[in-house]
Order: sequence, then C-alpha cells, then structure tokens
Amino acid sequence: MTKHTITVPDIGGSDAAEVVEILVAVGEEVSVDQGLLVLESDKASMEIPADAAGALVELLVKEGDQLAEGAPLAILELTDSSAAADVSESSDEDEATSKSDDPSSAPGATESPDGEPAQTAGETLLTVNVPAIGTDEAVDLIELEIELGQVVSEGDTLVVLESDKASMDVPAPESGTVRELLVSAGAQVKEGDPLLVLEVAGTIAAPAQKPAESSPLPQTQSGSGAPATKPASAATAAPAKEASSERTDSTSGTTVDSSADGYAGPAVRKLAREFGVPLAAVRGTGPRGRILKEDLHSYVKHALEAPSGSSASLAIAEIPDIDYSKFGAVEVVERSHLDKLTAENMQRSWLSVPHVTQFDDADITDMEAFRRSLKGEADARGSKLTPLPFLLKAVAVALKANPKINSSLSDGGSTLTFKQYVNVGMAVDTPAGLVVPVVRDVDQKSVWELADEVMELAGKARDRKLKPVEMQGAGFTISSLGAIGGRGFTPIVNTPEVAILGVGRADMQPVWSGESFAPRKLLPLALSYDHRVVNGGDAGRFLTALCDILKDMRRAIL
Ligand code: CAO
Repeated sequence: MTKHTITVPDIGGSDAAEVVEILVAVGEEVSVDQGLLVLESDKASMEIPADAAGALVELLVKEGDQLAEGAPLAILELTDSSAAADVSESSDEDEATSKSDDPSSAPGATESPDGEPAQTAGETLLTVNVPAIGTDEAVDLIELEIELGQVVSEGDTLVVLESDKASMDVPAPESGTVRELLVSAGAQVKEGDPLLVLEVAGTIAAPAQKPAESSPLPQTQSGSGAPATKPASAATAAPAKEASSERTDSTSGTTVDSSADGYAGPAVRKLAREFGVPLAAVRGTGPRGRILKEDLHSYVKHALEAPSGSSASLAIAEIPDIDYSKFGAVEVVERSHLDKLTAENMQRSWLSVPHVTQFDDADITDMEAFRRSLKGEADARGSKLTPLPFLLKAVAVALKANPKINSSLSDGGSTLTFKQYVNVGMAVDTPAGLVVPVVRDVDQKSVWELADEVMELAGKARDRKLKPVEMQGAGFTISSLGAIGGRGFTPIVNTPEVAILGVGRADMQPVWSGESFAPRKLLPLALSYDHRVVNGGDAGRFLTALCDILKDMRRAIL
C-alpha cells in the first residue's frame, strides 16, 4: 500500500497557523478535496483539503498545535495507487514526511517561478496567474472550468472570477495540458496569484533545469511561533489547493479563539468592527456556524428594529421562512453571488433612500425617423443604432444643464459632490445577473461612438468579460427595458448616485395637437431620485429638458 503525507500548504505569509478544528478521524476513508482540518493564522483561516483519496492512517497533529507551512499533518494510505503518481508518496511511513517535501522527489520537480515558463527536456511548464482585474482587492474564484490533465486550447476559459460587480473569465494564455491546480473553487484570489500550471503544447525542448534545491524538513511548532523553512517551490508544496472559508482576525495580529469570538472571515470581522457588533453575539449560518455577511446584516437589522419602549409596534417583522414542499414539489437553487449582491444593494438603497419617481413621455417620432434613415449607414459601419445611444446623448446634455442630478451626497450628508464628468451607467440583463457597465465621458462622444460602446459593453457584460474598472465611476444610470417591453416601472436608485432613468417601450399614441389628434411615437420615461438631494423641481426640470432634447435631437448640439 502506498502512503502519502499531507502537509500544510501556503498559509499566506504567516509564520504559523493554529489547528482549530479537526474534521476527520483515524480510520476514516477520505476523498480528494475533503476537508481534513481547519487552520487559523493571524491573517486567515482555511480548511485544508485532502489532495488524494485514501484511508487516514495517522493524524500527526491535534487541536491547538501551531504549524508552519510544509509541516506534516496526516498520513493517508492511498486508495488508488495510480493516484500516487500525482502526489508525493512513500511506501515507508517514516520516510513519507521527508520525501513529500523534497522537491527532487516531486513529479516534474521543475519550478515555474513567478509565472515564467520552467522548462525540462520536452516540456514547458507555464504558471497561469490571475491577470489584471482592475482592483487590488481579492475576488472570488467561483468556477474552475478545467480539471487536472485536461487539454485546453488558447483562449479556453480556465476559471471564472467574480468581484462585487461582475464575473470575468480567465482564458488560457496558450494551448496545453493542465498539470497542476493551485486553487479550488471558492478561493479568494488577487491579481498575480498563481492559478494553475500548464504544460504548454508543442514547445521546443529546452535543456533541463537543475531541480530546485531540496528544502529542509518543515517543522511542527508547538506554540513557539518560530517559522519553519518554506518549501522550495510550488511543485513541492504538497496541497496547493486552498479552501475558501476564511476565519481571520486581521487587526489583532493574534490567533483568535473562534469559539469565543465568533467564527468569521476577515471581511465580516472588519464589518463587525465598523458596526461595533460583538461577533460572539451573532448566530452564524455558514458551514460549521461560520458568520456570514448576511448574518451580520440581519443582526444589525434586528437590533435597529428591536422594539424600544412605545415604538414596539413599528418594528418590521421578519419574513417567515416557509417550507414550501409542504404544499407541492419544489426545486431549491443556489442564487449566484451576483444576484445576492444585487439583492443586498437594492435593499440597502430601498431602505436608506427616500425614493420618488416622476414620469413623462418623450415624443421621439422625429428621432425615430432620423434613426431609421441611418439604418443603411449603421449597417455599413457595423454599428447597431438603437434608441439607447440617442438617449445617452440627450441625458448627457440634460445632466450638464441640471448638475444636481449628477451629484452624490458626501461627508455623511453635509456636502454634495458635483461631478464635472458625465459617466452614465447602463443596466445590462445577463444570464449571471444584473450588471451596470459605465459609458464614460458621454458628453464628449458622438452618437456613433456611443452606439459602438453600448454594443461592446453589453457584449462584454454578457460574456462576463467586464473589468471592475469598467463598472465604476458612474454619476447616473439608465435602465432600459424598452426592448423587452412594459409601459413603465419605478427603478431603484443605484446609490451613491442620486437618480436613475427607467425607460419603457416606445409606442405610437394619439397626441392632441390643439386641433386634432396626431399619431406620435412616445417613449415612456420614469425618473427615480433620492429625495434627500433632488427635489421635485430639480427632477421636473431635468425630465422636461430630456424630453425636449429627445423631441428634437438638434437641441443636443446647441
Ligand atoms: N422602445 C422600443 N424599442 C426599443 C426600445 C424602446 N425603448 N429600446 C430598444 N428597442 C429596440 C431596439 O431598437 C432594437 O430593435 P431593432 O433591432 O429593430 O432596432 C431592439 O429593441 C433590441 O434592442 P437591444 O436590447 O439589442 O439594444 P438596446 O440598445 O436597446 O439595449 C441593453 C441594450 C444592454 C441596455 C439591453 O440589451 C438590456 O440588457 N436591457 C435590460 C436592462 C435591464 O435589465 N434593466 C433592468 C434593471 S433593474 O432590474
């Protein structure tokens, strides 16, 4: 039987991490990726998964142990000896530990440092890193589209990343075979983080490199905090996969007792500090009682709604969680990260912004005639000239004349920031959820340029190719449901913006000219605004100006 030692993977630069929870018992059969134990460092906490399937013959640690990167954790007797080719192994238990951390014993022990291809005779290994994602913040890796050994072509999607604002695919930079997976779905990654190692196809053999120097045996610490020597390369650090469940106290710089303090990730802890919420008081609904952002929100919401004295009857009752299966067959599906974020943002805006919605119809008969007359030209240019680029142009002119609509509250409400640029967000309905790419400097672009940009941004949104930077910096948003239908709706302000324009479906209507009814094409518009900033007069002037421009687009050049 082949034995395999599982060691502590990269623990994010911390000297040591504490074993806070052991999830398996000796004798248990474990599968690949099954969580074995939870480590918690001063920066993060992570579930350590099994990198091979087999029977757990020995646990080398206990709860409370302080471990350094590379320290041995457990010994598996591998189920499938063929799997042993993919992991460091030993037929002798005593040797297992040292062998698994010796780079020269690891398969293909060439390094791929810093994403540079590492070559041996007949192969080129390329580490694929997280590309520029337009933010220094960590983003979620929501999907692994490939598996170990899979052959990929250049441009194939390898992983899907999702930030607060959008999802984006990371394509294969070259064709090749996936030789090592350095992340797993659910991980949080930053620009430049290694994702996987690709053996690049069809490369010319280069002279073999000397294997990386063998690293000394990693040490297990018992509370001393002395760092162990880091394994020499990614290829030697046994389980490169990391589970995503973080449990950190990033401010205290100490290992936290999660049971006393509440089990939560860094973002939740930060938010809890900002709210002044003691985590120990929050009930976690995540795996193993982990406190999620939603739990914190719900705690704060309840605290705010908690009856105090005579206002008890004003408290908002919680919406009951009903078991619908009692009434018939149901299907429960997990909502996408984006859907949940949109829900959070909508609720925040709905609860914190006093909304008013004002309606009007713009007479776009002439604009439509003009747009239709340009159809041939649009086809020749490869452009798609819908009403939206005209609307953008008209909105830009109306915003310049009514700058309050392009402002935001600042300094906790004591000042108003007027934006001197005209960046307009455009709601795009995608299979992954609602995203709002931003068309920049709308006032400085022609209708043709706007048409092309709308097409490009909407395409990128649907293909999940938008970068975070392409969804930032809007001062106003347009949500157009015109192509889908509907007379009108009351859009929710995309805070911290103060107004949003909802566009319905244009239709022919009889309009009284003073003498007779004439058929006119009317575009239903709905302007929702933050009544803390925009009053009815401001909104009325903006909407009237917008309708005037749309009625006669020549006004846009005045
Ligand atoms: N009235 C009548 N017809 C309209 C129209 C309107 N207000 N707006 C667009 N159309 C027509 C277009 O002219 C086009 O028809 P032709 O091909 O015959 O010219 C057709 O509808 C399809 O347009 P489109 O959707 O391809 O392009 P668009 O520029 O109108 O919109 C985009 C682009 C990205 C905004 C849109 O595709 C989209 O995703 N809309 C949904 C936005 C949304 O979900 N908002 C709600 C957010 S809150 O839940």
